[in-house]
Amino acid sequence: MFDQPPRYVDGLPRPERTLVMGVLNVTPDSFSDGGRYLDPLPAVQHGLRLVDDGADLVDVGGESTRPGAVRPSVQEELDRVLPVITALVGTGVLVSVDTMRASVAAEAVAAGAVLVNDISGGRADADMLPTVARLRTPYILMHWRAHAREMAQYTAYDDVVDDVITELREQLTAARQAGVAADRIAVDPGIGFSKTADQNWDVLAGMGRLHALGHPVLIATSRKRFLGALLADHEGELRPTEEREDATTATSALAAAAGAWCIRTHSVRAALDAVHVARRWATPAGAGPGVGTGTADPGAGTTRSPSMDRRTGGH
Ligand code: PMM
Repeated sequence: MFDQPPRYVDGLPRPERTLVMGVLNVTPDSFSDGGRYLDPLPAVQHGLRLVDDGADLVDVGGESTRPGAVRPSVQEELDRVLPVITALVGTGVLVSVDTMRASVAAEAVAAGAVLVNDISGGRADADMLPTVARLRTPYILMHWRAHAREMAQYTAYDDVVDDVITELREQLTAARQAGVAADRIAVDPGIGFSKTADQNWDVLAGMGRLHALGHPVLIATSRKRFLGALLADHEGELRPTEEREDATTATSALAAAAGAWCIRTHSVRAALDAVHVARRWATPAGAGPGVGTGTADPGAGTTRSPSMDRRTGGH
């Protein structure tokens, strides 16, 4: 249906390249950075570091989604994310909130978050889609089947790419019916969520087919378990989380080359380098100066992050 994916989500920056979203988990138990940024000060410092590394957005989350994780209360989630969002927004950072709860989304947006990243795609909280419609914020709608405690039980698919597309389409219809504007929605196939390692690879290999949904596509592979499984040692021991960086960067380059609108990652600098490489690789000879250097498209009416301003003119 679409040869090229749409290149923007209304209300967000529109550089002529794949966006990079930095991960900031304000949780005690996320699989990669859990416990490191539970206090607001180190969390904010880390968020600023992500921006310094070139993040277009910082994604602040207060609920771990590692397999088996127990959910925090609404109040706990709010107490974790709001001070960090407020402080980052106060310094001009573009912040997204990673939450499945409508009430948390609403408070985060009131505190200045510009995007709601809902890993449940509207399935976890019946109020989410009407709330996002009311707030008129950009929205990431991820493929999701169940909460972390039981998601590993729901990995039955006929064809994982077809089924993910079908389930995303159902949620897109629900979002539109709730009043969310189409040009404010990006989709995400949910790498690592209710998918085996092989199914994650199938989804990545079939990423081009997701463009048929007609929405920008976000890909988040950063340090995930399927990379640890690919790189397991000869005894089958998974490659440790902190040693999955190079593989993460490889997936970032491939996702950018396959037309990802945004990459969500813990290692912003590496992902941005990968995005620049993929973009330059695809640029025809003699396409002119500035192409592939990360120079931002002025993009009518959009806000720019400090990092994007600083990058204008290239490295
Ligand atoms: N993965 C995690 C958390 N949030 N959001 C989106 N849109 N897509 C994802 O795949 C995703 C996400 C997993 O946990 P992490 O924050 O530790 O990477």
